[in-house]
Amino acid sequence: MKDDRVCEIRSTCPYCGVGCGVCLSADAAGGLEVRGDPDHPANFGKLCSKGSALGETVGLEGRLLAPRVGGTDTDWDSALSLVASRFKETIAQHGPESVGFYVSGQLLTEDYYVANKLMKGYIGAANIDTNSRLCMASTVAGHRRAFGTDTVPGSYEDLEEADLVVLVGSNLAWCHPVLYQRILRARKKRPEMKLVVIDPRRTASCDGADMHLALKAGTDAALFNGLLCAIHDAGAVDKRFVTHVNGFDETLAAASSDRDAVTGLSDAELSAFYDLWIRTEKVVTVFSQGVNQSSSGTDKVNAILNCHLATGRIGLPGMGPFSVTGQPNAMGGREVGGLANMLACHLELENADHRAAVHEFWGSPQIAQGPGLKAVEMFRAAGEGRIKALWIIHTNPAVSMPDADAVRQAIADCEFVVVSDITAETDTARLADVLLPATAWGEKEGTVTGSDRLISRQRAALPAPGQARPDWDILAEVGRRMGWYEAFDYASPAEIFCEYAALSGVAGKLGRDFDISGKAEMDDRAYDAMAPFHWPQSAERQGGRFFADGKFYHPDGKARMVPVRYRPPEAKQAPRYPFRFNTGRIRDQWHTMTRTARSPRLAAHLAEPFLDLHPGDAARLGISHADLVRVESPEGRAILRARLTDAQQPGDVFAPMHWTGETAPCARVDALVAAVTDPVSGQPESKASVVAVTKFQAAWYGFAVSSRAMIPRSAYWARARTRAGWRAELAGSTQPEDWEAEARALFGLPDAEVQTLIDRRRGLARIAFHQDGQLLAALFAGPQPVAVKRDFLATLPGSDAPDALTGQPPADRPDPGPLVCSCFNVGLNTILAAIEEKGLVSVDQIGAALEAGTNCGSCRPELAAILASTQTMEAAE
Ligand SMILES: Nc1nc2c(c(=O)[nH]1)N[C@H]1C(S)=C(S)[C@@H](COP(=O)(O)OP(=O)(O)OC[C@H]3O[C@@H](n4cnc5c(=O)[nH]c(N)nc54)[C@H](O)[C@@H]3O)O[C@H]1N2
Ligand SMILES: Nc1nc2c(c(=O)[nH]1)N[C@H]1C(S)=C(S)[C@@H](COP(=O)(O)OP(=O)(O)OC[C@H]3O[C@@H](n4cnc5c(=O)[nH]c(N)nc54)[C@H](O)[C@@H]3O)O[C@H]1N2
Ligand code: SF4
Ligand SMILES: [Mo]
Repeated sequence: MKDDRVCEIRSTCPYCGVGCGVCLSADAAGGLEVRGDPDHPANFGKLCSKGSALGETVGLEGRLLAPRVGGTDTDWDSALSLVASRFKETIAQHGPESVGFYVSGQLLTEDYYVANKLMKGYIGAANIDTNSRLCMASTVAGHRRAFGTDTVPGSYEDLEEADLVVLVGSNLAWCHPVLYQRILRARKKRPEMKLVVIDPRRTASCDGADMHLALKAGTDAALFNGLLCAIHDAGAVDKRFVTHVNGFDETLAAASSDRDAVTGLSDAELSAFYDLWIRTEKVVTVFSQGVNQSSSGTDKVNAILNCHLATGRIGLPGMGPFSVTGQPNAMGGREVGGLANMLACHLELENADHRAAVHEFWGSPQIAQGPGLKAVEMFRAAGEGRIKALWIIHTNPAVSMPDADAVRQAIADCEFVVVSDITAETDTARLADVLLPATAWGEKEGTVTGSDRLISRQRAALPAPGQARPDWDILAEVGRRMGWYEAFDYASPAEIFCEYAALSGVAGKLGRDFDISGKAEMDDRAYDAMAPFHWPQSAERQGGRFFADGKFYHPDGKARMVPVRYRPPEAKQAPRYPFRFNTGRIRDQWHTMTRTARSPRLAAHLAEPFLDLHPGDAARLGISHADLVRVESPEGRAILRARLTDAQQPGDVFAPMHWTGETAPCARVDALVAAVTDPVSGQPESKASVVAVTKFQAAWYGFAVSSRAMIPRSAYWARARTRAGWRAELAGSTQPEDWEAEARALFGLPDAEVQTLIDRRRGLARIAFHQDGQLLAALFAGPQPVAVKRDFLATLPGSDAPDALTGQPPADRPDPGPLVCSCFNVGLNTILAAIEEKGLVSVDQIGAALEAGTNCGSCRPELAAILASTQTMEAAE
């Protein structure tokens, strides 16, 4: 049913690259109602759990509201004069290569355009790189090698029109939930449509799949080389299309010599997959970080593209390789030239004509002559004193970069560090010399490009708080103060966008595909009203797919198949570090959690960092479910909660990337990740480090709830928001002498009325603090992980709760159990009870009974898994 309420302000979700449209309405109290835009072509009204919870994340608690220099609030004039003069002096003394910008795929296109222009055209070096280096760089490099341009050929409809969708290294169900749901809905209408998942671990995306190939980590190139050979053996090569492609013979030869490479899959699995792929003309191969974040990432990408080029299955309805982008503007950043080795508008930094064209268009004093430092190199250079002034914008590298402790040190050691953020306290912001407050999503105006080349507006619904200013405006002001007044004299994002669109016209004339010159003549009103559109958008061409016509962007107009060979991950497993360390995302958190962790319902899904490992490995190591484990790599260490699951292969472990110094300081997983990169793309291998796992011998474990933020000091802690305040998991290496004093310090409650149940001999402590008959906080501790009803206890602060110390809900108040559906707040126990009592057998029936899974649908794979587990239990009875 279509939602026909009026859409007050149309904008785009600030999280993943699906780029869902949202309708915003602000209330007088600063609140924001957010719902899916029924007319937006990415989502047609749907939102996932993160998008649905956006309203809970826009409050001003923890916001950076004024510029800060050396930790003290100041005014813009002083802060910006300092930034401009320090950059100018550094360049004057040490040359343009001595400064760097590290930016983000979450910047809007207009912000990105200004940052790129300032660095490449005015400072005159190319030391601007972005967190997209950690994300999309291998795809960019693979696309450019194959197509001569970094272009996604197809569109989202292809995922619905396909007869086979293959997800390679993509947990689409959790990371691009609205797209995953689009696939599942299409499959419901056409049950013959098939879904295959290729991932070393069994993920939520497998719950709806026909086939899961749990390949050995890192062997994707071998798998797709095998597919290319099978395509050839089956006579399925498209001979006509291959006339538009160079390199077929060499590529096939390379693939054939990989025939014996070990993927860990059985011959039966391989031939079932190869047969299905070959016999299904309409196939879309979706790939993401399991492919990109690898020391052979670019080769993995080309191994996939080779198969689509050989069969001509590209750029036609329901067919093609499809790299899904991570961040909301990862694609826009690639278009606008945010990477250290690109120019704007798909123009190439290595190409003298392209450089000259941009130089002339900008009328700039200079233009960067070659590629700058890529992310990993840039932070190394900062640590070694080669980069002396660094501006970090909209990203949290002290958490998200590989070898994160070394990166944290490099930022601390760098002479002058500026950080533009919206959050006052992040691991990176804490290291800044100058902190600049940016306006956040919901307060700013600009454009983003989603995974399928759809350019869409973000619009403001809330006023800028405090002194916050848009990122483009801060950058332009620094450009002006550095002496380039006219070049950066922008009055609005519309002006920037039009300049960018005009530059793309120049690129179009040079034969590049990124041409949106049709949008170059817009006034502010037209820009305000701009509806989502697919690029290109020029006099010659509007939207549509790429490459089915055999026209590519190498100088000879042909595509290239690239000979690749399988290479194992760089870090080698050895007796000292026997486990392969895989990292990634969970459903309800976004990256370093600065926004999603503010939402109680998102925090409730998985409230603590964890390490998934196979039960067999755990048994060998004497590790039980819910134990804490110490995880150690050559780079660093972490303490995580063990979850035993056969979704992991023996020898592989998985941890989420999200937790930080602010939320769980001993769970910063990038401290363990080796700074190994792909030789072509420079993208780090974030999914295949090596680690040792041992049990963490805690003297005590605790669980705490509080209406106010806690100040934990224990060896291990992880905290999360709840509707009633906060919850925290704790563990310590030595028993506190005085439990009550420990609890008072934890909660910052020196004088509150206390209730205790302490058994020193057995090491048990239960302590609650009340005021005026209301529970303020409670701590439950013991020598083992404490067995209390956490989800129930988390609701108690602020209520009278006289029996809190029992740790259990009263008989008349059932415990809903761990949260499954964030939209309707439905817990596991409620679902299990309904399945049992009402005899439910399908996800839709659960929805009809409890509403769970009926709004955003992000939890539908988990509901299916819960049903499957109850059905297996019945079968075993
Ligand atoms: N909920 C949520 N959604 C997000 C984000 C978020 O933070 N939270 N971030 C967004 C961003 S920026 C990005 S880049 C995307 C990422 O989206 P995805 O790439 O889907 O997410 P990841 O969890 O990083 O990794 C995907 C899968 O790769 C698998 N993998 C690891 N090694 C290999 C391998 O060698 N081969 C194969 N085939 N698979 C392997 C992992 O087991 C994992 O399940 O998500 C976007 N969406
Ligand atoms: N081990 C491991 N590491 C990984 C990955 C992995 O899979 N495994 N994935 C990698 C990938 S794909 C990515 S994309 C990165 C993401 O990693 P990051 O980019 O470091 O993570 P975010 O938390 O998105 O950081 C965004 C920052 O911008 C701030 N911010 C929010 N809105 C605004 C705004 O409007 N303006 C400004 N100036 N600031 C704002 C936030 O407060 C936050 O501090 O992590 C990478 N790191
Ligand atoms: S799928 Fe979810 S996170 Fe991604 S854009 Fe849509 S609502 Fe936002
Ligand atoms: Mo990403």
